Amino acid sequence: MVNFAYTIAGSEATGGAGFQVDLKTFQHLGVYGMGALTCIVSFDPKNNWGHRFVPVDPQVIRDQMEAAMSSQDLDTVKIGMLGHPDTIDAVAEGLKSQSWKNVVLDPVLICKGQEPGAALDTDNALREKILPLATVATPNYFEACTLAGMDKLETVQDLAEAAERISKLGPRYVVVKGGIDFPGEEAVDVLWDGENATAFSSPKIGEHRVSGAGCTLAAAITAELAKGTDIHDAVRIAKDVVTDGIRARVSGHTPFDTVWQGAYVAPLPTPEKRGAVISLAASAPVDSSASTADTSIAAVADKAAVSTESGCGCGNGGCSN
Ligand code: PXL
Repeated sequence: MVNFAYTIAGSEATGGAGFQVDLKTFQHLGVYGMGALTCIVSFDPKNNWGHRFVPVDPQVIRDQMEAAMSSQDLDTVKIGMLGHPDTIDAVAEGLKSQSWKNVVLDPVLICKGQEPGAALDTDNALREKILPLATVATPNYFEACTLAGMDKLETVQDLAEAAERISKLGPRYVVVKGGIDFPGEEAVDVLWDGENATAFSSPKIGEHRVSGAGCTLAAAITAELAKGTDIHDAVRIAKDVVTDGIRARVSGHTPFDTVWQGAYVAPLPTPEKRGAVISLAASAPVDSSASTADTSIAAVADKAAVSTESGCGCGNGGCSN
């Protein structure tokens, strides 16, 4: 069975953020990625890698959403950079045209390369028209302060309070990312689930911001929710994807490194989840001891080889290899 995840986000041409990160993360976590482009960001190497920003025509956004939403029964969407009030109107309209199980909003507030006035209109439109439609929001330190109306976040309790305040604006779940701006040695993300706050912590890696960490976290949460993972496990897995991706970060000619989405390796299933080995010999009983016995891959392979009377050991009785 294939699970689908849909992203509505901007292109960032170097592959370090936005749409490109979303699709890479979806693919790496085993979901089929689809998407609508909202804007095109091209960093300018001749101007200190500043943002050149071009919005996509709202009708083209409507067309993209119509195409994707007609082609599959989508229930999980991630929203990244929107960048313009007209874009927000088009996206809000498209989202409201069907029901969704998971709407993950990465509330990208600062859209560099825009006039400050236009940026404020965009932020207000995002808060009024998109945030209420979200089921999960993933603000970073700055976005959390802005949306929660708090000056600074100094403790894990502050992160939790910000998350709870933002959930009152719409989303059932809020993940506040402390990131590099949060004081201390730990990178802490806090999930507010409507009743409790849970902190996910890992040692900070390096002292500099790594591009794409926020996009990767939200995309990984989206991919996991698309597969039916519950929100706590989705956030924990997403945090591991980001931590591994920062550890394996990619350097280039830009003044910042970017997350490598391909670094994460899912842990092997726990013994209970590995299941019992079934003997292929016709009369042999099912080996129900396998879940407590040695179920390492080697041991399971040995058993399969022993119990396969002929053939190559692939386990397919009809195999002629
Ligand atoms: O990381 C935020 C972000 C999201 N989406 C796009 C971006 C950026 C930052 O540059 O360019 C398209």
